[in-house]
Amino acid sequence: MSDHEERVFSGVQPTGNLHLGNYLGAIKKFVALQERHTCLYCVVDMHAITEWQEPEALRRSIRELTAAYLAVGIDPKAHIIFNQSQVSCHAELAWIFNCVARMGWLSRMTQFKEKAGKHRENASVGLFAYPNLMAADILVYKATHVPVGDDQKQHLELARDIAQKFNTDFAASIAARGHGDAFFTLPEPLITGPATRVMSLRDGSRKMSKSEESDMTRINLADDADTIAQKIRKARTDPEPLPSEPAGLEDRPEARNLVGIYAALCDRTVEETLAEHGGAQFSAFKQALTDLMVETLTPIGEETARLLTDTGHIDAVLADGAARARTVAEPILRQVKDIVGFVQG
Ligand code: AQP
Repeated sequence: MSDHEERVFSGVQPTGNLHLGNYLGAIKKFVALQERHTCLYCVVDMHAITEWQEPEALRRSIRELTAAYLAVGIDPKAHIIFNQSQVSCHAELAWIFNCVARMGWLSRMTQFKEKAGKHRENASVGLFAYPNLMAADILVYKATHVPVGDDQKQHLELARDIAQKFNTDFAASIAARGHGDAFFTLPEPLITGPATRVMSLRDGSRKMSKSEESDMTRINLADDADTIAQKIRKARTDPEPLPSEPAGLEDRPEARNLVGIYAALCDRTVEETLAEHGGAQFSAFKQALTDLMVETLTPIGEETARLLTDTGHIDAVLADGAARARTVAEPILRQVKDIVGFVQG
């Protein structure tokens, strides 16, 4: 990897219940991007512990997510798959960013407000500082593109603000060390397509989420065909048939969600999907959606389960990925420390 190429970085938390939102919003795009970019895909275990995780469950989830990355078709030889905690550069740069980012910026993060709820005083410091670590994840590789779901947009904007402020705070030192007028380029979020925010199957105003109590609100990548069929059959809809144009989905959040999911699963636009299914009753459309979902997701679930029978192989993929990630991150972190004024051996 050279220092100036386009580079993709993204991560998913190993917190169990990998779901259709994670797949369509992020992981499916990871696969497509590897055709034309150099990619680093991270299992962000340090983010996971911003909320308490049972240690054995965390270990299992790290391996499950790694197996899912492999099962969807990410090539661990051409690209880098690793877990965050094995590359300490993330934590080191995050500390420097803790000293660059402002309390006020972090206080405005909606994800912190939602997760901390009314009990802010009891939230971990890590949950508050989470976006600084996310900025470090991206910038420690000087990644240029970050595929994420729509819920991560605000964190990406913060990562750009941190990069910008670092460039400004240390402008003289950056120039004196021959890096020109900016050390970090601002990373571009990649938030595109018809399913950037997959909603709950039971409430079109809520995001599909791992932590939602009812399993009927989401499709897990590990669900079997019968479970998928049952969840789609019971998904909330309205009594009207499908419209033939996107404008007809306004004020119909559940219908819009199912059409978006269908379109994203078969790489079509919402317009194309409605051109084909406009006028259909939900009973027929749900059957088509179930068939498509089963066809797409069950091979991934089965391959993930197969890979998990050999945890030695999974751990070796992570160790190899971490070693290669360090070779990219360490020189960049060294330059950052030099810019900041740390004395290094
Ligand atoms: N519903 C969603 N639609 C589209 N994309 C989504 N992502 C998450 N939910 C949706 C995207 O998946 C990637 C990894 O997510 P994560 O595990 O790092 O974070 P998360 O947002 O905490 O996942 P959950 O399910 O929403 O967890 P909880 O319930 O804990 O809040 C990211 O790119 C994210 O945008």
